[in-house]
Amino acid sequence: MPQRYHRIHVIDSHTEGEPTRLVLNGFPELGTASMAERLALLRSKHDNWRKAVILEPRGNDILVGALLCSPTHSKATAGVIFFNNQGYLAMCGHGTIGLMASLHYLGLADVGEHLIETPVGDVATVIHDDGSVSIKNVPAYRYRKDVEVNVPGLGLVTGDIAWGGNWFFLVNQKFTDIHIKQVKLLSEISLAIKSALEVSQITGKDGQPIDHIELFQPHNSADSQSFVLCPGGEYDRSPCGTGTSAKLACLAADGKLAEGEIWQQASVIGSTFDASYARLDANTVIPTFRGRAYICADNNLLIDAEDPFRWGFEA
Ligand code: PYC
Repeated sequence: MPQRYHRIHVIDSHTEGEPTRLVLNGFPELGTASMAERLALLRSKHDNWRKAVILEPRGNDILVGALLCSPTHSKATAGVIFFNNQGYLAMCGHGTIGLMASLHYLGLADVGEHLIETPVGDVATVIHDDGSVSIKNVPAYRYRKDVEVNVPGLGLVTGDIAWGGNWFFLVNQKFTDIHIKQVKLLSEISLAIKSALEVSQITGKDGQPIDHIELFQPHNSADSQSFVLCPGGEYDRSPCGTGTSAKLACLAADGKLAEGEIWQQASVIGSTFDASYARLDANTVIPTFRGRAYICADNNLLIDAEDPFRWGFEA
């Protein structure tokens, strides 16, 4: 291969419909600090590598990237940094399921328990015999209940603000059916809510931006169906692991779901996660969710030094 090509080995998977691109190598060396510090370094010094694998022409707006990192502790199997078309994610549930399925496919993780380090804390994962993966997530909590925001075109919208590894605004109000045929309208509604939160300076704890919007409706077989808008403006095809965690925190806070009880969360395309929680303290839960990822590609991305679009372009 001519020297002007740089090779990046990736495994593409989808978790209940939502894609993950795991980067195995080919990124600049980020050292041995914590995942949060390595994320900060990647963001500040090497962001063009994120763009090269996630943006067009090699990627697309739906993809979530996961950079495989060496762990800081010997008890952990791996570390991971998640990113998307817009920037970086603190944690990603479907992406962690995709990571574990990919490591299993590569022979790097056996069926059983594996600790994974993320920028917001360690998560305990289990690769099950049937190929599904459970993630015991970072602690989740509801920050504020029944927050009202005036949304142009929608009026007063009420929702809860919760942390599930990312910040969510969870809305139970019905605007339109949560259905795959309605994703354009659902995206517009959710984007309008997100903008209104920004304009009204409604944030997560310590002023952190609420970058995920979650709409809910009852479902005929699952406990609930959701539509989740992700930070880059795309919607999650899976039930969203961190979003399901935020939902569990709200259900626990409202006394609507008992500790250990299974909550089945359906996505907008009808795929599901089975989830439950253990109580940590009066306001905090440890969520666990389980789903399945499938490997779609084992691929080498090439970055051609002569390619004017080698670092991607914003669509
Ligand atoms: O599964 O946590 C998740 C997630 C976040 C953004 C897309 N998926």
